[in-house]
Amino acid sequence: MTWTWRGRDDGPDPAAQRWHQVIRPWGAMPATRARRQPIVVIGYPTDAGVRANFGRVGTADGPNVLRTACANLPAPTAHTLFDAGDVAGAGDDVETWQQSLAAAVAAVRAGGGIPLILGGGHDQAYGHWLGTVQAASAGTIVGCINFDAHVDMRALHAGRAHSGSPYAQVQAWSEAYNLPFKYLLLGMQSPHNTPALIQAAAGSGAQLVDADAFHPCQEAQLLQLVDRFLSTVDLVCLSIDLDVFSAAVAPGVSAPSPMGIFPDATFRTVLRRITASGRVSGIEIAECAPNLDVGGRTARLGAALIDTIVRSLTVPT
Ligand SMILES: [Mn+2]
Repeated sequence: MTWTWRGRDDGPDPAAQRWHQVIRPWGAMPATRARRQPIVVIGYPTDAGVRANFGRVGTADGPNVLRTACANLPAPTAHTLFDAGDVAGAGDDVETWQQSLAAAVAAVRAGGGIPLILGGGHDQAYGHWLGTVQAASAGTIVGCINFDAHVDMRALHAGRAHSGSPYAQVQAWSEAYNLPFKYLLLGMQSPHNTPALIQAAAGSGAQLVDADAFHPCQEAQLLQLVDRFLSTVDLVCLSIDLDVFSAAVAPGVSAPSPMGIFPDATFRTVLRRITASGRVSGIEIAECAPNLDVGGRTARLGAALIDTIVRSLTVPT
């Protein structure tokens, strides 16, 4: 893999280190014997799912631009950092990409790491979940929490997956293998989802929370709802689709949200409640499309989200 991690160097003081100075290839992991739990970057560099969803492309460049945006973040104190490189797929075959991501996630989980998936179209969410399930012991309930403007449970197109279908795939797999379907969507936008889709998703057990719930006056209820969901799962695949945020702060996505939420104190309180729960087994930033970005602000938001998550992440024991 091409090593792209470089950035500022403020000298050897351990408290002055940044991501690019401490991150190592995941292949070096067995030799490092880290006492702190590893967080392992996995890139998902494809537009295949977005194209299959008739969206605006650009996410193929998301992983490397997110890496660059993370390079100068302060090094975490409670975790070690690794990069497993990008997964490979076969052109526009979305399922191949998803399977290849699932294999990478399962390998990282088996090695004791927390995957940090940099996307990439949101079709990655299915690969993330599948790999987590594959590496988990039998009977483990793996739930999904997704910050997203969209339900992402639309039907497959002629039997083929796309960036709007990952949680429909999770639901179908869960049904086929008789597992509970645990899906919490936070930040849904009414203008972007049909009533039929919302009804079908809710009918299959998805819990859908509108963006309007992200208001300081409703914070306590929102936290209660998150706590209740967390109490029903063993592990959580956490996904943040950058289009959950207002187009003002996240223009660089396939489908921007004019009325999306802001990464304000209420949002951050909810996010930290999830990451501090001890149940998050993997993290995902989805739909970063650098060619549609304005001054790199969406990629910088992605990096700031990652920093917030990593600082507050209490790992499953
Ligand atoms: Mn999405």
